[in-house]
Amino acid sequence: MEAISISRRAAQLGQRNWSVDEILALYALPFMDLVFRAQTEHRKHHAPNEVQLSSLLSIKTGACPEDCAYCPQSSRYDTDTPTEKLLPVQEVLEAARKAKASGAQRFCMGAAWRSPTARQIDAVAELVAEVKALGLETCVTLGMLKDGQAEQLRDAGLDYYNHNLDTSPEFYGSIITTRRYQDRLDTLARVRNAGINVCCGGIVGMGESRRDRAGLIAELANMAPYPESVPINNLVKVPGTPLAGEADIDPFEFVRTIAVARITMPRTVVRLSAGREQMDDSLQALCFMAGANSIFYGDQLLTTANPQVLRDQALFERLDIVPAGMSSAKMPLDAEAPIANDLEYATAHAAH
Ligand code: SAM
Ligand code: DTB
Ligand code: SF4
Repeated sequence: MEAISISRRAAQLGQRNWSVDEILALYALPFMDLVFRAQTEHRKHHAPNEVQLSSLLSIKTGACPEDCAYCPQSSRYDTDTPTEKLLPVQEVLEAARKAKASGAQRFCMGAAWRSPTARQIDAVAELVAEVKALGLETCVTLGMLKDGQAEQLRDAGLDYYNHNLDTSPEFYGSIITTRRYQDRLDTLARVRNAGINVCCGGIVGMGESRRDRAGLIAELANMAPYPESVPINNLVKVPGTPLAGEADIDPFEFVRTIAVARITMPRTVVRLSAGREQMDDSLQALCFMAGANSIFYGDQLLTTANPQVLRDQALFERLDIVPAGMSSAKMPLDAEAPIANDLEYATAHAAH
């Protein structure tokens, strides 16, 4: 019953199915054509100069039994990442208050678990309720969920659950052997069925081929409905992890991936996620041009560095970007005529 209404919702959204070859054809467009098309699509559904801000906190760090080859928190690799138990409520709330004061709209809490126990879910549900009471949107990423756990988190006030597919089904086995792609899809279905917004994306720069990147995007875009939030991470190469020596991906290939995500999932919020610390301002601007409209905001991701808040504020000022929810202009949803929306937006910002 639930599954039927969910795919009906996908149909109502006008969602179509994408083959990997069709997505590869988008990737193969001349760069300027691709970015132009992505920006045009972006303007039909989103305010063109708004970027959503999410802050991230690792509430339980390291000692994870999984073997994700990119991850500094896996117990299998010798990294400098410290191990920490679940943080006390007050410490989490202090970080959430600080995030709110610096302008974040959403607070995301990450735990290095394969799959949380009932007691761990009880503890996180309490955190979710407290963070929500501060007036922030809530998001958690805790690993694989069992039946009933998503509903418990929803009842505590959870808005988003992050669970990434990471890469294509074909490349997945070269990166993670301790859980299957299908396990990830099962957790995503539990989240969707509980009525929580799905945040699901992946990582580029792990040595995958362009076909793998297209395969990841196809998996995401063909979910019915596709995720509300799609984080695109550029691999952060952490010494001690198996992927530490991986070659850098061409930055324009990264921008192409953002553009292809925007075109295939026009209404989603595409997050320019990990890897911004290693990007210069021009590359980030190009990512926004290609349709990215969310970032992680705050000096730290989970265990690695993120650009300083002051640097992000300066970048936004130079680009005339405003944090989502802070603009007086309305989101031009369901727009048929992007140009009219641009005019409406420009008028609302005339004094800017
Ligand atoms: N343990 C949970 C899980 O794997 O679902 C939640 C935390 S996990 C660290 C969340 C996501 O962070 C991963 O799925 C991966 O996409 C991303 N991530 C982890 N290490 C990364 C790295 N070095 N570079 C880029 N993204 C990374
Ligand atoms: C996501 O896609 N990226 C975030 C968040 N979801 C949880 C995590 C990035 C982690 C980068 C490596 C680290 O800081 O440990
Ligand atoms: Fe554990 Fe998540 Fe890191 Fe994988 S990505 S090792 S599941 S914390």
